[in-house]
Amino acid sequence: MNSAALAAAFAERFGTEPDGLWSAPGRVNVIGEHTDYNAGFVLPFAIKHSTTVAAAVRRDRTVRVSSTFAPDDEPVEADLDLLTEGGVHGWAAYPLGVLWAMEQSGHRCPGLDLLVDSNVPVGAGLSSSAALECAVAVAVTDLAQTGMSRRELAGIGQLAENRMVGAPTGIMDQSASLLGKPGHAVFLDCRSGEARLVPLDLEAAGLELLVIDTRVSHSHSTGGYAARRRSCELGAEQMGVPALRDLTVGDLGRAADVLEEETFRRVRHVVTENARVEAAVEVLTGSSPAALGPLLVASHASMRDDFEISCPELDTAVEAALAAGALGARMTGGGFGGSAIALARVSDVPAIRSAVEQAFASADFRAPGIFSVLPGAGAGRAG
Ligand code: GAF
Repeated sequence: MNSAALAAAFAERFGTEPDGLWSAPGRVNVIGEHTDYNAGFVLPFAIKHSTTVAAAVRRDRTVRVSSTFAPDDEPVEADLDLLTEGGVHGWAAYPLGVLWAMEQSGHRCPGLDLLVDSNVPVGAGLSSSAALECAVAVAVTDLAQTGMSRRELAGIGQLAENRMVGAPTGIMDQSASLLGKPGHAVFLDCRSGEARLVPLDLEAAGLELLVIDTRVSHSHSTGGYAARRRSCELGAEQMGVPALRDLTVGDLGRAADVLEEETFRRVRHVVTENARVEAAVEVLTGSSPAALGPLLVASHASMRDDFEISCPELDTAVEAALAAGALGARMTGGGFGGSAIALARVSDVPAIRSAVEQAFASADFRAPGIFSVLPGAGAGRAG
């Protein structure tokens, strides 16, 4: 819904005008999957799909959160002094988790009324969770004038997700949502927190980046994501390094000797993926984004075979897109469902779309959602 409609819906829901509107985008990750919590590298960008919150400060310590998706539901209400880790369930855990995390980090929050609206598809691997966390985080930091940096706000979103929602995710999604800039991808070193904007002008290169939403919904609070994280931590421990970031491709021979077979493959994915991110940044600084293709293909194979986080729908999307002329394609995000991306020349897009749709129909999968994305702006005030 547009800003005026959201402000009007807020007034109807809470009987008062909002103090303002704040938006934060979802993201796609160009490359660098499951590397963030291994202190490694990622290269996501913010997309135009976003979550917007209308917010008004209250005089007490009560928070009420409501969403445009459930206009008839009573707002979820909480007392800021009584919020506890893991104590909120359902979607309200994200906004209330952000307030809890801010207070945990020493920033006193005001009581608030919040109305949430979003067009980031949920469960599609495009970071609807981070978009919600970051929209609330920028709203609160503006309203309470906490003076927190974007990097600190990303940490707040992650803390909310890890400790209130219970999903052991890394820092990539919040960073993309907060640091994104039109025409650029965000190259983030997840150990130092240093971020560099890397030009990614798809239009000038005659390219499109397609998102293929498999409509297989996934959640990072369930077992697969946490199990992969544990394997990585075990691999690092057995290799005697603080994090898998500290291993290079040259260490893989020793890793094969030291680690049990499955852990070795998990480690090999992370180590080679970090190298692919660095190679992708070099490609983007030196030549056309078209040259990313082979890196995307190798990344998908690594996630399918070594990290084992793909699924038949994601593999079908990638294979059909490549067979129809995509320059590269891979699953994006945490895996076990969600979306794939395909990089293609603009002239090849219609053929790729119909090839993917046909492949899904022949396999009896739900029809995928296919749309193109461009790097957009990060979170900020929206009205
Ligand atoms: C999810 C997580 F939220 C990120 O932190 C990241 O680990 C990603 O999966 C995989 O790269 O989006």
